[in-house]
Amino acid sequence: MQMGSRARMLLLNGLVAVLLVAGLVASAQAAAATSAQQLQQVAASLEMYVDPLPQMPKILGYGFQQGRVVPVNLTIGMFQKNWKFHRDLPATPVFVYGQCADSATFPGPTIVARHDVPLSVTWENHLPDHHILPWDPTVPTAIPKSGSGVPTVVHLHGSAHPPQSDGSAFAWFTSNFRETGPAWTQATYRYPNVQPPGNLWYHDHALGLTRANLLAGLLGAYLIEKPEVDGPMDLPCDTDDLHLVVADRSFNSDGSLFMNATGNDPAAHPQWQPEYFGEAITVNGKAWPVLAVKRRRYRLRVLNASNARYFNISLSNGLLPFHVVGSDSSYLAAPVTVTSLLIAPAEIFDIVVDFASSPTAEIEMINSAPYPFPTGAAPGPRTGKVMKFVVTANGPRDAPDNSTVPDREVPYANVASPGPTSATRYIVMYEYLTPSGQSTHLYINGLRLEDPVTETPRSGTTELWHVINLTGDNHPLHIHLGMFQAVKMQQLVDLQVFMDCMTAVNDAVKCGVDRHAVGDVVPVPDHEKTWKNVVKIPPGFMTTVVVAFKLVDTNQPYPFDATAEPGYVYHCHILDHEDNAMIRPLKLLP
Ligand SMILES: [Cu+2]
Repeated sequence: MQMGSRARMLLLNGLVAVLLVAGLVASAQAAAATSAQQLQQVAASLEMYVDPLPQMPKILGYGFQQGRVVPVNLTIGMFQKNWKFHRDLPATPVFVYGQCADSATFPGPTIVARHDVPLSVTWENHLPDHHILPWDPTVPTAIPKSGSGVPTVVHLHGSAHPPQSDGSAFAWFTSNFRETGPAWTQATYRYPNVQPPGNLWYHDHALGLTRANLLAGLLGAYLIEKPEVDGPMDLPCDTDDLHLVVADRSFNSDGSLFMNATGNDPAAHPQWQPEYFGEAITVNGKAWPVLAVKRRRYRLRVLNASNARYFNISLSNGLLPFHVVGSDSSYLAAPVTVTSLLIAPAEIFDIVVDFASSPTAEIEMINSAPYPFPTGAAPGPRTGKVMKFVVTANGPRDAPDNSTVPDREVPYANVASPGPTSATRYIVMYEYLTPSGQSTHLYINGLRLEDPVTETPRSGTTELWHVINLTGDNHPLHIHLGMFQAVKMQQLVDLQVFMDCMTAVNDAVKCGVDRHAVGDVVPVPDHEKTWKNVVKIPPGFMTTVVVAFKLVDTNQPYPFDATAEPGYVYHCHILDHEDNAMIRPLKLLP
């Protein structure tokens, strides 16, 4: 919130940079609809609940040989193709994953992997020479020397895998690997799938382009099954087990994806804005879809794949509850029943909804999360709606619903207290503003991604991180490789005094954090008490998280070298923040 002298200096540097590179900013859509009012009009012209909710194609991440499960190698490409987001919108260019261009989808195919069966994926870039969306060279960005090609790299979010397969922001590559980033080493990534079963997703992670590449469609769901764990729970399966990938998007009047071509403070960054908020809500690539359901239980794996929008979802104002069985890539210790769910960008909730107990034939999924979260505007009549379920009577040939919501799930999910930890760290979130209050950039610990690594946990250990949020926003913190969970959220008192000191000194201990982290303690919600990949960090609070750099179900170290180059990262998963540049390196030590 405060702008220190360092931020002002950076702002001046930014001005010089703008003069040099303003001409490079892609402005493919400069002529298209740009005013907020026009974007709202396009969204308002779309009739809700007319497109049926699609399910993405599934790709098996393992094979069978003589009745035994065996590893496979997949090749998955990134393609430009046309996608129809709504019945009344023309098909429009997107960047999407698929095994070929014809089968590529927005979001990409769902990859189904098996616990302990390694999967190799060769990710291929078949994208054109130029991006379909504007981007900004004044944030640290992968820029091909030749001036053509779209840099991409794939990160499997929530997965424990070697650093060479992590999708480092510096390991980017363009079409046919014509150009590669400084950390690029291999075309084929290896995912060991050694972790407990749960929901993951894969998405682009290229330096400075993550927000544009995901907005264009480079994302998809991934899950790890483990029949010994999944089977006994008797959760709804097959056609009763669905993915809901929720993402807000704005559309120009010609139906194309909108991303602003002008920054909130063009003097600092000609295109970058602190948060992208779309006027339409898409689920599985359709704006406000509708799903016909039977009077039975369904398992819904809900992923918020938005750049910056939080969702606080409920079913017709809580008429029908959610039975939460998992979050991110983990089951809970036991299901938790709630009537609303707050889902940050990149967060996943695995829920069961029993439509047999629906009091009405039609159920809307609505959203009440302010944007930016938590202090922004309330969603409007359009962004306050997500999708609709229409409950139909069971037919005589429908199989009986023998699914359950189990009493108990997995014992390793919840750490009630931190236990022995090998290191304690302070992680501080800063936002830098111009005198008129425009955001110019955000940093963790006042440092850039390129600055020397400071977080160096020992592989196989557990650490305690005190995450101090000195900005006005809630930030979804994501740690690569490690799984973590909040154990305490405590408000900071005399916040301005603490912020002034931190802005000047950037040292939580010297600024007397123990005197400030003494405010109200907000309980961690029961349905978030498991090993997560994204933890919501509220503003003005110190959130203490336990981070495990080992396998959480067996308490064993990783069966691969997690200490290799190029290491990992941790970052805010609001993509606009991640790109500029709320992201830091994470290097494991032996
Ligand atoms: Cu953030």
